[in-house]
Amino acid sequence: MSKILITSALPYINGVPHLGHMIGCLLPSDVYARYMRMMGNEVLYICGTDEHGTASEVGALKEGLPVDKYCDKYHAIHAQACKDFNLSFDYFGRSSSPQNQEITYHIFEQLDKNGFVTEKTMKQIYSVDDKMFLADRYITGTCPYCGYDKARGDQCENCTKVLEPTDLINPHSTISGSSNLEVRETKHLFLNLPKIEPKLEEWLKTKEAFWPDIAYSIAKKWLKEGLQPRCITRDLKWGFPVNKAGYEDKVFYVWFDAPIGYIGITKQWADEKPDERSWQEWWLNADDVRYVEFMGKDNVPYHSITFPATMLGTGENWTKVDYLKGFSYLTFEGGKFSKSEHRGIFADDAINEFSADYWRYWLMANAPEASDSSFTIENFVNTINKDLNGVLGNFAQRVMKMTASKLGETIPEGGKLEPVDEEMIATIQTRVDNYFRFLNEMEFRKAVAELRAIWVEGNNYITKTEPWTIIKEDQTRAATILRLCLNLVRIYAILSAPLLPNTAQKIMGKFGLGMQDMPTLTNFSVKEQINALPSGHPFVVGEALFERITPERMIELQQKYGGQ
Ligand code: B3M
Ligand code: ZN
Repeated sequence: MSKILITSALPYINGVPHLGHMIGCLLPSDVYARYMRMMGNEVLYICGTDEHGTASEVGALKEGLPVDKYCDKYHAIHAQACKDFNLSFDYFGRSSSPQNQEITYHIFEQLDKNGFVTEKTMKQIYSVDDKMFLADRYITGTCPYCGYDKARGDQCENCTKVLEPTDLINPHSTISGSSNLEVRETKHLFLNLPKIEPKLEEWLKTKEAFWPDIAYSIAKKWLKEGLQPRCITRDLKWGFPVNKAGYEDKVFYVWFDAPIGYIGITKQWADEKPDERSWQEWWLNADDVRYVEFMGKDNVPYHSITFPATMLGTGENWTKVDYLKGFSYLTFEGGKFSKSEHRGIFADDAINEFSADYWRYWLMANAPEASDSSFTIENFVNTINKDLNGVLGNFAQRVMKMTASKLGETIPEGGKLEPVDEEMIATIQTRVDNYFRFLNEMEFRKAVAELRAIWVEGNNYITKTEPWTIIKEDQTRAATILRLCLNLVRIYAILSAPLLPNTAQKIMGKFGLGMQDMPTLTNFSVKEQINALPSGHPFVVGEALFERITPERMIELQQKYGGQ
């Protein structure tokens, strides 16, 4: 048994979560956490909302709410979405929590004490009417290169040129529209990354053999290009006020306190469970902990460079990432998800249409691992009908119905195994070993494909052995086949549990069992498990595991969510 700490990148609080957010790191981290628990490990699985920054201030302004109330509202929406999708966090906390403030302050003090914080005065755009300094992307104007009139101060969306706000023609505040802008001097604190670089490089070297290419190459590229000091403070109201004399009216930059939020949220969790192990046992001098992070690929630099550098600069022995899993993006019918343009399926709508496992299955089977994936309603419908209904659902229902009608609603006795049975057991064992290997390696698409292949083996076996024909001449042989098949159904519940927790529970329920009756997956032996349900054990056929999605329903969904 190992101690495994798992974090999923903290979703920005503003905006309602959609399928892209779900697959972008939340769902894969859940599948991994569930699998690791079933493997008998001690898992701590942490996530929460990333609440600070201009985006929250602007969002609150738009809704006419104080920022803290705005964050309360959206935190609840995110928490609900995570619950609906059955994400099994040990704690879903908040980057704005007092616990995170305390740890952020401590880490900053250590960095400052160790000489890794520097001051610099810089020029920034101040909006007189908004009474605030504007982040570059909150300044809009005409692009000097292509003439696009909605170019942002950091980049022109039209011609992709990287801009400075001062490049824009007719610049104005995106927030209020006011063009009453001034360039003002302001003093900020910087994390002196070049000074931490030697330590960081040394640490990073130890990761080369273990990190996936995508993460290691991004980190290497940053180092090669040379690290720059990073500004860690902002002229905003919403955030943790900087705990240093002369900076009281500024707050920490959202990307400074957000990753520290993993630790802060762990402390939230620990504070609510005084009898549990403390947060330090996971984060400080916790050399027995293996730490795995999940995130979108654009977050990789922050997690492979800035966050580890921050922790190294404290001179304390903080847990740093051992394995970093990055994801590409999910598009919706070839375009972007957009709430305002009513494009895409958002978490609340998704759950109103189908239960979580339908989405979990499609998303994990098509996870944007190597490159972007495209969600289309047509593909979703086909996949659900073919794989969940046609393969898993069909096998379970067929086997149970057939046994119930011919032999009654208990596991039949039957006789000894024949070569075709042994062969099936061996084939499934090989596939199970592959499935676990892929899950260990976090190759999720391959893992799901292998799981599906395991379900298919059941159908192959029953087609080959034809118990419905055999029963006419040899009832004992038919009973043997059906006994094996019914046990396979239970095995499928166990193997599918990390991916399809509700379905797994439903299947176990048909045998009068619960999740607590599942064995650990360590040394999982199909030969052994296929005898787990003894003859005489009752079952109930009950309703089908999945609903078939009709062509009419597909069209309805396409019309509703802009999928055409
Ligand atoms: N909120 C970015 C994102 O959701 C950011 C991640 C923070 S992880 C500490 O893509
Ligand atoms: Zn342009």
